[in-house]
Amino acid sequence: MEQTLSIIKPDAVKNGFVEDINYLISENGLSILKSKKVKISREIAEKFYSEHSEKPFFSELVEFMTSSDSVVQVLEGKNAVNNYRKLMGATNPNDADEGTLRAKFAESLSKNAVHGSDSLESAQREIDIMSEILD
Ligand code: FUP
Repeated sequence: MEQTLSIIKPDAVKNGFVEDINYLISENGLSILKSKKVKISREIAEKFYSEHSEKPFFSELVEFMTSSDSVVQVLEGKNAVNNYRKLMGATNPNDADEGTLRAKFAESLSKNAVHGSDSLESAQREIDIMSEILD
């Protein structure tokens, strides 16, 4: 069994998509081990996205992720990391396959509804960063 870190981002929470997203997560064979609705702090958002700190979109990304409530979750299942990345779809919703979470629920490239860890290593790092929120 693997674990992965999911964030239902502020756009999707505001638009009322949390239940729909969690239904599809469960349908896809992933169980929701932990779940917390929280406004992510700037400190955590900057640490979480530190790999992007030099990118031109970094400040917009941190502003958005701290703008209102998100739902931070630990998901568990067989191949959880890749399973959830597939369910999410491409980063840009315009490129996301039909039926994926980003195709269904994202507003734009920057307001793209969900986050999911991109490797087992990232999953462990991200679960650690979010542990103060989730525990
Ligand atoms: P992903 O792994 O699919 O979440 O995508 P990335 O790690 O590449 O990007 C993290 C987040 O930065 C994306 F979810 C949205 C935001 N982003 C932008 O706002 N503009 C970009 O050009 C690329 C990413």
